[in-house]
Amino acid sequence: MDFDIAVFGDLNIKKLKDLGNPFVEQIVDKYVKLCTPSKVTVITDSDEDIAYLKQRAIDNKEETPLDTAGHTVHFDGYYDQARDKENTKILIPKGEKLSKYMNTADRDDGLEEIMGLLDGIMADREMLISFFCLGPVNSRFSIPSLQLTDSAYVAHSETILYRPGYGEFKNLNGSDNFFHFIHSSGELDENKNSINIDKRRVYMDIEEERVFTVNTQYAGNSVGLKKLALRLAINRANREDWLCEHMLVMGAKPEGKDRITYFTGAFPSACGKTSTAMIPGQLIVGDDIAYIRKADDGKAYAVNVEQGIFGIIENVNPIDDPLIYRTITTPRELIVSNVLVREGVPYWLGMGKSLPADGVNFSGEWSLGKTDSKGNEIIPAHKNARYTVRISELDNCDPKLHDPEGVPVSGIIYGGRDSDINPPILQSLSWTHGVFMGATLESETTAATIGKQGVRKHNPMANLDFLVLNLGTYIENHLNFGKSLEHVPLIFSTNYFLKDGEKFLNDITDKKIWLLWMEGRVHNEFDAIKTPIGFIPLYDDVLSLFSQLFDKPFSSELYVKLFSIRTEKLLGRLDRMEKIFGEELEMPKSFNEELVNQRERLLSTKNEHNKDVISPYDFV
Ligand code: SPV
Ligand code: MN
Repeated sequence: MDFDIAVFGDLNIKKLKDLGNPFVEQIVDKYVKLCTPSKVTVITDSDEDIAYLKQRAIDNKEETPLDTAGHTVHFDGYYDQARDKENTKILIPKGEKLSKYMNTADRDDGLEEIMGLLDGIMADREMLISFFCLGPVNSRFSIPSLQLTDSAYVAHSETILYRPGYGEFKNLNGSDNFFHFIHSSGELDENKNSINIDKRRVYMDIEEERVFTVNTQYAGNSVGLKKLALRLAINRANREDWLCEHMLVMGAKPEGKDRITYFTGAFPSACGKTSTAMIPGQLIVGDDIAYIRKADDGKAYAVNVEQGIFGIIENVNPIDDPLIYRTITTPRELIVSNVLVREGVPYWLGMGKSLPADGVNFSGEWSLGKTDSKGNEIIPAHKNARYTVRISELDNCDPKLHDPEGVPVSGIIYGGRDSDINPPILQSLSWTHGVFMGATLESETTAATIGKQGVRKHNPMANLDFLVLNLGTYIENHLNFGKSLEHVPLIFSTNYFLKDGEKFLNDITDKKIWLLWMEGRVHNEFDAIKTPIGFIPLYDDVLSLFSQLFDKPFSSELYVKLFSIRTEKLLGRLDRMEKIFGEELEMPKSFNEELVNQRERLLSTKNEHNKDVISPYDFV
């Protein structure tokens, strides 16, 4: 391939040629010709190249340094503060159909539209070409990924969130076995924010394992390796019989016992995912995305696809999140986004101190009482404001974060949110029943989400937003994965949000109790009570965990409130699930049987006890 020296310069051409990969060269050539940047810079894994990205983000005014050394702030546009579900589409060939939960577009039409939008979009701008590795380097789990972008913020974020991959591309030995992502922020305003939000598009082309994203900067839309790669990897996992999940990975480490027991966990937003990954005294591997594969020993192993956290900053304060608070307020490489900044200091909602009455935020210059074009008052910092930091910067970082073999998965957690149905912890009766628990996950909307509060949303495996295949196929892959293992992880569900009237029945810190109960179950250290919906803990075990961990009492009245089986409400949920899955194509037979069996167990228990709400003591 002959690259234009005037646009690339000698050194960048050399960096590309050194990879010895014709597919990389073809992709670069194609999009340089289409997007017409005035300059192209190739970023290798060297410190010098990574430092260049950091500086470019500042020079371009996409990031501004803050007072604390290494910290910068980035702002996304006022209307570009979250994932754009409406304009995120899977491109599918004519005649193909996917479940109604998937937003699709005709592939030919979508490609034509996106190529039109990309045409000349980088004129007078620099295209940055970066190489990353999804998963640890030198690992059978991992997928090399190529990112083309005109945003130094996007490329810089990726150097924090993902492992370097230039070396991995060399190791490909010329193969096309990699993902690629093409991003442009499009035309920018004086605050360096995308102007053409009405033409914001995120198009997934599964066939060629590539994603296009234009006219957006918010990382959930623009950072190719995060939620865009997740969709491509779900498709691959399904073809290759492994699992790609929207899951945390963490190590439970009971005091006085010389062992670490690893869990993965899927939680819809606002169901306690990050706080579960960060339970005090335990170890974090990852907080968002996991690849899970079978190893030669017949066990499941997981890696964190990422090496950093793009975490919600709201409510991070010294009382509730001392570890994260300390990490994000001390010198290190860190990007905060969509917070309020005044004189070089960032402020966010729920940080444990009062916020200034003016500064700069996601609306530009801001002062108390400022309204937007629709007359709505603009809050000081966005509720989806975030921090971007490497996990290795956290004191609780697991030593196996970069282990190419991954960590052995002993348990999988599905975390829902409801005020009146599920007990705080349940263990499934089998792998199939556990898959059923994950697939029927519901979460109630909170004040933090747009729309009405308290509405139950169904979100199978917390992965619904990212599925690119029918629910039946996805669930079948889970069922088959379990069958292929010789040592099957236990499956649990959590619900940290059970209420008595308006009052939560559990404290925020109680999740540690449930984690250590799960940990003990893995090692056969606790008995359990079998109920129609799964195994629950014995009163004495919860009592002793509260006493040992928190030196706190635990009454049997509270135990009854937490662990009663609410048959009517559970049957109501089964009706909702039957309707949803009844409309899906090709649901696995064993999944449908699980639904029927669950209903029968609940009905017969209800009849046997002649009441709707059954105390855990009635099952002993
Ligand atoms: C999520 O919403 O699940 C996130 C943040 O992890 S985003 O990058 O927007 O997807
Ligand atoms: Mn996520």
